[in-house]
Order: sequence, then C-alpha cells, then structure tokens
Amino acid sequence: MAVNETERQAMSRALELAALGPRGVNPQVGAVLLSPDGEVLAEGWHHGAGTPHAEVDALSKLAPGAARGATAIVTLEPCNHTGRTGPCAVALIEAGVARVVYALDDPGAASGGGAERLRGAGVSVDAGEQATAAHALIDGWLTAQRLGRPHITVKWAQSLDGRAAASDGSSQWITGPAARADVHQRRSAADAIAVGIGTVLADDPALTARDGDALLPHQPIPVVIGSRPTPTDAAVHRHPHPPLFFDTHDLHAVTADLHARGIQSLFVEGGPTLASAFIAAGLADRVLVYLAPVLLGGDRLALTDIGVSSIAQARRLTVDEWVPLGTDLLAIAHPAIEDRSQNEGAL
Ligand code: AOF
Ligand code: ZN
Repeated sequence: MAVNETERQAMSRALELAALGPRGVNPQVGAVLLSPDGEVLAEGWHHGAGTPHAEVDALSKLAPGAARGATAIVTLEPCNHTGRTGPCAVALIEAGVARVVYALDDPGAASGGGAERLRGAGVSVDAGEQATAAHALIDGWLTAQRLGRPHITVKWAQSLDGRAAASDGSSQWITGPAARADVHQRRSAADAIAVGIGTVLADDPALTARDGDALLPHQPIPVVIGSRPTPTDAAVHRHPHPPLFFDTHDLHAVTADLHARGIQSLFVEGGPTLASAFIAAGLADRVLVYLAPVLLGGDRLALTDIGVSSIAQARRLTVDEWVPLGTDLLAIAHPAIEDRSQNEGAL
C-alpha cells in the first residue's frame, strides 16, 4: 500500500517529536497514531533509555481499544525485543493497529525484525518514508550501532584554489562571518571536536562553539591528537570540558576510545594533516568544505596525502547540498556509493 499525503505529513511531525528526545544510548524516535480516516489520535516520543519507546508513549495517551484499526507512523522500525522495555511490535499488534509506516530499519540484531513480526500478524507495513531525514537525525546513533565508532564529519575551509593557508601559515580568515557562524552551529551539534596538535601549536584554538562571544548551550568535548605535548597555557585548557589527549596516530584506536566514552558524533576541524589522515583511514562519513572566493597559491594545501596516487583511486563524493553563506559556498558531501562497499559508507 502506498504512503498517502496524510501519512507523509504525520511522518514529518513524528520527526519533530523525535527531536524532542535526548541524544544518548537510545535513538531519538517519534510516533504519531492516525485514525482510519486520518485524524491524529495521539503523539509520542522516546524520552531516553529506560523510558517507554515512542509507540508505547503514544499508545499510553489513548483509552484501551482506541487504537483499534489505527495507523502508526514511526521514525524507526518498531522494536521486536525485550530490553529495558517490551517489544513495540507486540504492543502495536495487541492495541489492534492495522497499519505501520516507518522511516528506518532498526539495525539491532536483537531489536530488529519488528516489521516481519507485524506483517506476520496481518498488519500492513511500509518502510522508508522520509528515511533521509530520519537518518540525519540519528546518524550518530546508527554509526555507533553499525560500526562501533562515532559518526565523523571532516571539515575544512579553503581558497578557491584549494589552499588552507597562505605560504606563511596564516589562515585567519579565509572564509567570511556567515561561514564561520555556520561552523560554530555545527560544532555545537557534535559530541566531540578533534584537532591535530599541529593546529593547537599554530592557531591555539579554543574549540568552543560560540555565537559571537557567547558560548552556545551545547559544547563539544575537545580532542587533541598527536604525539607532541600541548602547552600548559593553551586555550583548549580553558574549554568548559576537560580536553582528551591522544598521543597516537592510530585513528581507529582513537575513535574506538571515543565510542567507549559514549561519544556518537565527532567533528574533525583540522588541520590538513589530521583531515587527510581521517580520510585516508576510511573514517569520514561526511565532508564539509567551505569554499571562499580567494586565491592563495603556494603549497599549503587543504589536504595532503589521502592515499590516492592515480585517478582510478579518487575518492568520489556525492554532494547532498551546496549552501551559499555570504560570498562563500559550503559543500556538504558524503562518499559516493561506489566507495561504500569498501568502507561501509565512510571515505
Ligand atoms: C522503538 N521505539 O522509541 C525506540 C526504539 O532496552 P530498551 O528498551 O531501551 O531498547 C533500546 C533499543 O530499542 C534501541 O537500541 C533500539 O534498537 C530500539 N529503540 N525502538 O521501537 C523507540 N527508542
Ligand atoms: Zn520499541
């Protein structure tokens, strides 16, 4: 059965509801229950691990029997396991729900399989509605589940001729104020922010997320990677969170450690050595390139060696969005499909 316009709108609403929940060990999930003629019966969302799942939260707002024949719109496949709470697929079946539309499959080995269970009970099920938006909302959680590491965004700013600095090393500022404000908003959305020790020594970044001089409400945990010591008076020591220092070049070990600390999203800020190392290691789920209409020439390239020596090895990207920011342009990209088989979706 095709997803109709009412169901589509309800999924947009379910995504808004999902975003009300906290990010954590459980995904953010939203649910809307529709009557057979398309009226909204109830809304629900997951309030965090240990609390009812979104579907059950919505069902709990209805009198017994009131969901009979209803359609449940959910941002994630209803679970099929007893964890901290019981299986949502069963709760929906028992409530007499006739149809389920969801956005994303639950990747869990134990929790997945809800769609099959629902179909087995005669419920009509449609998957994939607004999957891209649902994926964007919980990409950190999904990456943690699938790969055991944070979702990684590698960001850099560059001149139109691909340089990250002038030949004397000065790089403040290549991009304009709109692009820099955009970076701060995106920093604020990440659990952690990583730089190489070279960048700490050269630029002494604060690694905070700011709006002008004010700190944004959510601050990413600062991470410094590299074997040289961080000076005791470095600005990063004044960050609201104590920094994490990794005296290693093994980025898989770093990301596994961050995963063990519950960090689900990592924003890699530079410089060129670290950005290149993440890309070379197959550890970039998303790339943000801020392009400024300026020419710098010289040898301070935005990326160094990423393990590409011939055009056949080029890392192809798919651009999700080109975002104009003042006179600059942001490319938001992810690895093209042909790269995915090698790296499970990362560069
Ligand atoms: C759903 N609806 O709202 C959520 C789901 O141990 P628990 O009970 O906290 O279950 C956690 C797992 O359930 C989580 O890893 C994910 O697979 C699924 N989350 N499922 O049907 C929801 N939050
Ligand atoms: Zn559930």
